[in-house]
Amino acid sequence: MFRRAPKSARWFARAQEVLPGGVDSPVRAFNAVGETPRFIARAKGATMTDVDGRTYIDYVMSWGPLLHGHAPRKLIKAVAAAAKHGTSFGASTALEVLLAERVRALMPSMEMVRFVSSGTEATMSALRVARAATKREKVIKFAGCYHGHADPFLVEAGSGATTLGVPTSPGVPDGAAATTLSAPYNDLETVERVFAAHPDEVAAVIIEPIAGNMGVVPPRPAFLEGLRTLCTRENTLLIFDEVISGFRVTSGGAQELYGVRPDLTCLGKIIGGGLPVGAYGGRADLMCLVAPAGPVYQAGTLSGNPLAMTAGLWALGELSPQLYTRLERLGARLADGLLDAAARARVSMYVNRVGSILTPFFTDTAVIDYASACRADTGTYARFFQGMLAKGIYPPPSQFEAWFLSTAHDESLVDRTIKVAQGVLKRVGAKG
Ligand code: KE4
Repeated sequence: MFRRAPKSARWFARAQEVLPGGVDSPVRAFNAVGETPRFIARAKGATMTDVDGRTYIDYVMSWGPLLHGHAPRKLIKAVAAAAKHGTSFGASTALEVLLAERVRALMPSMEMVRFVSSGTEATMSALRVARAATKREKVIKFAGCYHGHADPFLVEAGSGATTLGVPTSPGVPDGAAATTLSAPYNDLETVERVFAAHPDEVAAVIIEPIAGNMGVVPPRPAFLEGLRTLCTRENTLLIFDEVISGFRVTSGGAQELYGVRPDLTCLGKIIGGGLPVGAYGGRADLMCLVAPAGPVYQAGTLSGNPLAMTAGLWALGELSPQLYTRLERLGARLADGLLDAAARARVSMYVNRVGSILTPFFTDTAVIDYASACRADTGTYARFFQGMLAKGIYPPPSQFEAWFLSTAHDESLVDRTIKVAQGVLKRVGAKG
C-alpha cells in the first residue's frame, strides 16, 4: 500500500518555502484530490518511481508529450548525442528546418511554422497574428477549453455568452478580458449569436478540436465543420489549439481526423517528445506577417532549441498507422474496463474517449460541454484517485483532465489498472 509518502511529504514541505504552492504548475499540487504530491525520482516506459521508491503505472505521462512513453532508449541516445555538440546556439540550425518540414508534411494546413517553447507561447502568438491579419480585436473561445495562461485566455463568459468576458485570474486586465467572448463547447447556435452581436469584430475563434482540459470532450458531429463555415463567412480566422490532440489521435491531429482545415494551428507536448517545444503555424499568407518576414513581433531565446528539435524529430519520426491502431485498442480496453468496474460497483460513470486520451467522469449524464462536465462528482473522483494511487496507479490528480496512454502501455498494465479500479470503486461505491 502506498498510502504514505514520507519523503515526498518532506520535499513538498521544503518546496513550499521556495516555490509558490510548492510546485511549478498548479495541477501538480494535488489540491483537487487531497493527497501529497509525489516527487518523482525517475521514470521509464509507462511507469514512474517516486522518491520513496514506489513505482506507479502513469496515466498523466507529463500531460501528453510522452506518446512513446518515458525515456525511450533511442530518444535518450539522440538527445545525448546532440548535447555533445552544444545545448543552445541562439542561431539557426538544420534541425528546426527538418522538424518544420516534418510538421508540414503531417499537417498540410501548416504551410509555415514558427517554433516556440510552450503551448502558451504558441496560442498567444497565433492570436496576435490573427488580430494583425484581420485588424480586429475580439476572440471567441469555449468554456472549459484551456489555451495556456496568456491574458486573453484566462477569461470566462460574462453574464451571457454574447457579453464580454470577465477575468478568471487577478492580474488579467479588464481590457484583455473585454476582447474575449466565450461560448459553450459543441454549441454552434451560440457562436452564431455571438457573431451577430459583434459583427466584423471577431479576429479569431480558438478551440481545442478535441477538448482535453475539462476532461476529454469530443466535438459533436458537424460542430467543427460548422465553425469552419461560420469563420469563413465572417472573415474570422479559425485557430485549432492542437497542443493535446496534435499527433495524439492521428499523425495529422484532429484536423485530419475530422477533415476540417483551420487557418492557424497551435502545437505543443508531443512535438517536443518531452522537451520544451511549442509551435504555431498555418496559411503562408498569415505566417508571413511574423517578424522578421513581417511586422508581427514574436521571439524566443530557446525557440528551435537543438536538443528539443532532436527530440521532436525522433518523436514524430516514430509515428505510424500501426501506432494509432494499437493506441486505439488500448484506449478502448481501458475505457471499457473502467465502465465495467463502475457498473459492478454501482458507481455512476460516463467515459469520454478519443483514441488514447480519455476521462472517466463520475456522473450519470453525458458530458458534452463544461456545464455537464461540472456536474461530475469531484469528491468521488478524489476518493477514486486516492485509492488508485495507494495501489500503484497514477491517474491525473483532477476530474477535469485527460488520461494519456502511450506505446509503452500494454494490455497487462491496462488489465492491472482495471483490476485495481474494480477494488477501489467497490469501496468508493460502498461509501456512497
Ligand atoms: P503549456 O504552456 O503548458 O505548454 O501549454 C498550454 C496549453 C495550451 N493548449 C492546450 C490544449 C493545453 O492542454 C495546454 C496545457 N495543458 C495542461 C494540461 N491540462 C498542462 C499541464 C499544466 O498546466 O501543468
